[in-house]
Amino acid sequence: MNIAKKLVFGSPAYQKTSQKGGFLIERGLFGNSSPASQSSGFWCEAISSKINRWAPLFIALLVFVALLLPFASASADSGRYLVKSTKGFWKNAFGVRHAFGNGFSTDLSDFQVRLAKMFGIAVEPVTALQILPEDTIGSPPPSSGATSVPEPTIIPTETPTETPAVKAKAAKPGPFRFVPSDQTPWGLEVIYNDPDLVFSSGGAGVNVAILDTGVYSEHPDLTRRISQCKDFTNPRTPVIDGKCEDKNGHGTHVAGIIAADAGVDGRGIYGVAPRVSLFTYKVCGNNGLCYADDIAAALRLAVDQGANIVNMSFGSDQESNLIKGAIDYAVSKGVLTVAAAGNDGPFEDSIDYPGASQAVIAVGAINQPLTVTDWSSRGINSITEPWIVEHRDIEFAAPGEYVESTWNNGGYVILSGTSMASPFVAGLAAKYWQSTADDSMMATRDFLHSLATDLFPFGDDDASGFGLPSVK
Ligand SMILES: [Ca+2]
Ligand SMILES: [Ca+2]
Ligand SMILES: [Ca+2]
Repeated sequence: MNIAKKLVFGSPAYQKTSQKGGFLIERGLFGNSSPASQSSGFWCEAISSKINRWAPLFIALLVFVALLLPFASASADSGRYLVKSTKGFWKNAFGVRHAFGNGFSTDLSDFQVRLAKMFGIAVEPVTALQILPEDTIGSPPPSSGATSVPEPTIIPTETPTETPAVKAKAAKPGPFRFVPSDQTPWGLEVIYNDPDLVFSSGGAGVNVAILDTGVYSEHPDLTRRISQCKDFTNPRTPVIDGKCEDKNGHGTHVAGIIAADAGVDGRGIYGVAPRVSLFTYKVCGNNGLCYADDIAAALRLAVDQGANIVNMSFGSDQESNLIKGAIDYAVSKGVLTVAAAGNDGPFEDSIDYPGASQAVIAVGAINQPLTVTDWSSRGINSITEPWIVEHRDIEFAAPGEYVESTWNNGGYVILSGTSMASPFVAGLAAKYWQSTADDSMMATRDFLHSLATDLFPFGDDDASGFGLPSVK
């Protein structure tokens, strides 16, 4: 998580915002006299009472500015914080990104953090989470160690095999498009329990929210599936509707595993539930970092917009109270949440949040021989009640190594990670969504348990929980 911290506090975009916040402080303290109070007969009284009220703050602020300005200007540190105050004054001073029950999130400089603390306002850093492709599998080791982003394996474009004579006879050679190396990759065959699978089906009428790096909405295999697209990562605007451009590729890959429908021409790749409607909410930046306040706001909005299932292919060692609150909200509205277990295995209790939460289905990664990978995070199933899902238990394992899916150039890549395993289970939940049950969420979760095949070692183990769920 070192990379995360470095990027959170060193990003130029956030410095910019915090400077704006600094300007707002001044306006808040010195620019609040409204024209009405100035024109009234009590002008002097109003101003003097204002001065009386603000004088101690004003002096203290001057002292602080004098003391801290050299440090503040020398410091490049700024980051995302939760300000634990619901007072309008602090909201005006710092600017509100997302409002929550106990406060609001915003970007603050070190100086602003010290200022808030001086006035007795509790301020805590917002947890940063990371998307979970596994970067040591399926890609060459980084040459300089400077990057941890995996090199995607681009599947080569289809080379025309027809002879010129045959080609000339073709009525109309459709527009250029990439094609996958396999329309029904090994993971899909495993989930469908059918090595001869030629297409997938299901998911009609089910809304699946994907909280990720966005999506390439022009991908021919995804474009008909996307019903909502929102961006929660813009440093200046908390939510932008109709925008979710995926400059990373991760979100497009995850979307394909759940929902790819092979396109109008039927030549593309298939996902698990190719008739679902997707809410693609961009909560992770192009560098793969995702702030907990953006995730919490997106999850709450997805619930309000009618999502049935939410996939979260990201994680952190730390539990975020903001995300926990949003998960509780999802549970209260009957929304099923699914998340990647993490790529920190094979150590016991290496599971990441939010998957580690009891309410969230945590999914580990298996390879083609149906063995859990070393790097897939482990839970504590062996020391909790067997076949009962508890805090920090792994719930399922699903295909997560060498997974072929859609990419943000309109093509396909092969990636590994628990990021890829989670959407297989989210897709299967969509295919088997128990819409007529009293509690659709619990009925679907129970049904997935009933579909699971136990994996080695015998029983509810730390690596795979109930095992591999698949079409029976
Ligand atoms: Ca869990
Ligand atoms: Ca258990
Ligand atoms: Ca087992």
